[in-house]
Amino acid sequence: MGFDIPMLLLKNGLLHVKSVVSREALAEMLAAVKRLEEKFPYGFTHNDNYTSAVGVPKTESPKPTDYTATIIYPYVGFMEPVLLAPLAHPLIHEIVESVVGKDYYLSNVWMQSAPPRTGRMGFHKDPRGSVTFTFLLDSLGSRMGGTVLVPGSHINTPPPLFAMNDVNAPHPDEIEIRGDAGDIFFFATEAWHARAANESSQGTRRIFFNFSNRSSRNTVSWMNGPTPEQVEMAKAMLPERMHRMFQLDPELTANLQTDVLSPDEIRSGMNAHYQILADISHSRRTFGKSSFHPKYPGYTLPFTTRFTERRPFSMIKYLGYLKPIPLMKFAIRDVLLEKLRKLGKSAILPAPFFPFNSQVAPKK
Ligand SMILES: O=C(O)CCC(=O)C(=O)O
Repeated sequence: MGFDIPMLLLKNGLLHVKSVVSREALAEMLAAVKRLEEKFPYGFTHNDNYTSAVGVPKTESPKPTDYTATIIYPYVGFMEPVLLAPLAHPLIHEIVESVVGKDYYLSNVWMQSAPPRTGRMGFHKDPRGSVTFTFLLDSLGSRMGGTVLVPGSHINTPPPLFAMNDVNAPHPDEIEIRGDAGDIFFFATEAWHARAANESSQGTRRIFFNFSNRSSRNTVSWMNGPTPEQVEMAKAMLPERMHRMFQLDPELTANLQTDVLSPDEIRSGMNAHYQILADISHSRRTFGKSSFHPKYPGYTLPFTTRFTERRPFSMIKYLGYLKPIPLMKFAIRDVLLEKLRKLGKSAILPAPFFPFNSQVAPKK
């Protein structure tokens, strides 16, 4: 692997890269955003950025009871290909490859607009085996609806649900993303992150790009959204060597998984972010070890990134983060879920909190 994870990203799980597009490209992107906002002022229905559910245009602004209080435009880079302009920057691909290995998917690209006076989004982790960057369409200061993140929390930490009494409250060690329109921030999807409230009087907009290694998912979140023509238009925005990130290859994913993991290990890797025992067993297996696939050179292992390679798993450190009340609450739930699964009653199980790793068969 030619390029190492940049030091700050490795250490903090966060990296600010300034001005990844030209002034002209930013102006074109903002014009495209304006077109979308005029056509779909309330965005689209939305349940989770990591499932392949298709959103339909909303007819009213988000309510506090909605899944998110922000306005979401799913697979936005396919509706307006000019919004993929940041991907043309070669440094982006070197950084993505340094984290998830070669041959990754563009697993999702969505726009999120935080209207004025929107509350916080709770702390969570996003899918394992992936990395995200967020592109600022508006300059962001403090409490303007930007991402917040606890530096270093991508290593040796349980999911926030088990480690915080209130995932919606600010964390004493969190830092807030601030920057200029046109800047991007890479973040480790396994870092504890959330969204700050937008206390300003203007809406703030960001585009998220998530890249997954092929061993963790056999599909992409946008697979049921854009038409084949829209996918071709998106590809045409980028050099040919980048087109592979739009290509599904479920058989390769199956081989990358079953060649190295048992069905139980695959399940614990998928469930790791909402089941504590699964998280511990997955972390023990992966931390401090090479994250490269033994049979497929350059590919990383399922549900793994290169962040964990140089850091051994510390059970003491991990357990030290756990909070008794959330732990008990969710541990009881996990035991019940496991019992139901063994009884073959998984159909009646509630959806997990973050069902992002659902392995959905691609459209024929
Ligand atoms: O809005 C943010 O900054 C965080 C978004 C995020 O992590 C998510 O949608 O999963």
